[in-house]
Amino acid sequence: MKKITHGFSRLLSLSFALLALVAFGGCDLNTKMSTFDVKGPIAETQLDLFMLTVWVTGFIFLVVGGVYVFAVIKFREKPNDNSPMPSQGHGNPLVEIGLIGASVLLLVIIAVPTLQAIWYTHDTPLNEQSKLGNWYTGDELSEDAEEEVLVIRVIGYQWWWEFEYPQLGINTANEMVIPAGKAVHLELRSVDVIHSFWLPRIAGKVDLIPGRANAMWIQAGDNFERWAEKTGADGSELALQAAYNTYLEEEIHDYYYGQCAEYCGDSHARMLFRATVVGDDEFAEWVKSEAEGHTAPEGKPWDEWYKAYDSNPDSLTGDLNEGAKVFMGRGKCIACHSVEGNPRALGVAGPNLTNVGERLSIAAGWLNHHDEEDVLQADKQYENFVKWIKETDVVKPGNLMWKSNGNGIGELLDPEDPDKIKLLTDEEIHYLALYLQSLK
Ligand code: HEC
Ligand SMILES: [Cu+2]
Repeated sequence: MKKITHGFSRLLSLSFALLALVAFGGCDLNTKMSTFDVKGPIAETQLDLFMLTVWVTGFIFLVVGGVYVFAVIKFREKPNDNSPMPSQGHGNPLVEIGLIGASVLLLVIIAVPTLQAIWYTHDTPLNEQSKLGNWYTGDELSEDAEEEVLVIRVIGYQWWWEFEYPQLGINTANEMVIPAGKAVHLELRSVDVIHSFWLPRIAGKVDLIPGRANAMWIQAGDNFERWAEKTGADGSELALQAAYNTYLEEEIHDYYYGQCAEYCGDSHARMLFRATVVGDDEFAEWVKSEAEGHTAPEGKPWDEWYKAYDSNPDSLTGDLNEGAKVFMGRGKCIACHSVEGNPRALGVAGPNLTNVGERLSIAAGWLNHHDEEDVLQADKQYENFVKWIKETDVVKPGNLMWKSNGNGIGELLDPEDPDKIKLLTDEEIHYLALYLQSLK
């Protein structure tokens, strides 16, 4: 009997070890959402704090576990052991006070850096490099904005993200663009339920709470001083600056993945977002293109286009015009979506679609159309647009683009009568997808 239990427990521990091996063998610490492969001061501070806690608690585990194992082995019952029961003590002031002292010491070792990190990550630093006036190369800023860091208002919706840049007068969704090496202040709000902003390699997490504005700051990559201090590089000012720029370009400019980190309903798991980190000039170009928005197909001014559309829509021909006509008309897309430049596309219930054709993902980061090098794949993008318009509810269950009764996008003249449901046809969806692709 004894032998059997012994064999069984051996088997059990062996299989646990194997299972752990298999489980952790799958861990890749350098994924797109790794909190171990950090880029920037906040995520770094958070990682340092985490590692300190791991070391301290690991130490406690080893000491307590060691004493336990020692006691179990040393004082186990041996065969033919007739020694009397050891004397039963009750409390030992020295041991007790010592343990309390040791615990307090360990807690202080964790608490001091924790408080420092909380203060550090709480207040957005206003350093010279981060002031908009000192790096933003785009159009004129207001005088106030010149002295501030870039502000992005992040607004959570079920199940997507709005990113508003109040100082620059632009608005986008699901893919934010930020400058490398600069502090950025985030104002976090929600229109419905609680969400949480988490961009693992750069910073996180802070909740977005309805009726309240939370704040945090993020920064992709170090600023010049921190970088110089860390690398200990020296040389002429010019050479250093060049080396710093190379560091930003090679290590920081990238496409980062984020995720809502607070359960918020049906499609919470599909509420992702992305951040593209770029250089100053590229950022200014991006802002300009967002602010300009789009003309009607073939570069036609919108008032001319709408005149034709209102009087004789058939005069507007070609793939993009067909797509635009569905977008403004039967698809009712403009009821919920805005496109900068288009005077009638002013909807606010859904993501702003200015330059949606440039984004590498849609449906809040859930449908991707880029390759390993983060280069846009046009055919995949087309497929994703078609899939999204055709079956938004399959892609993201419960999402608010889905019309009543699960009947899809189109005109619901009478949901009870199948003859009167005029869903968008495959042809209309094809043109819509082409039109969306042209928004860039
Ligand atoms: C009732 C409002 C509503 C209507 C009408 C609507 N949408 Fe949407 N749309 C949304 C919402 C809400 C989302 C965000 C869904 C999500 O990710 O959870 C969305 C997302 C999208 C996206 C993905 C954007 C991104 O960056 O992730 C595209 C593209 C889109 N809609 C296109 C269209 C087109 C084309 C039409 C017209 C056929 C249309 N929408 C009609 C509300 C609407
Ligand atoms: Cu969520």
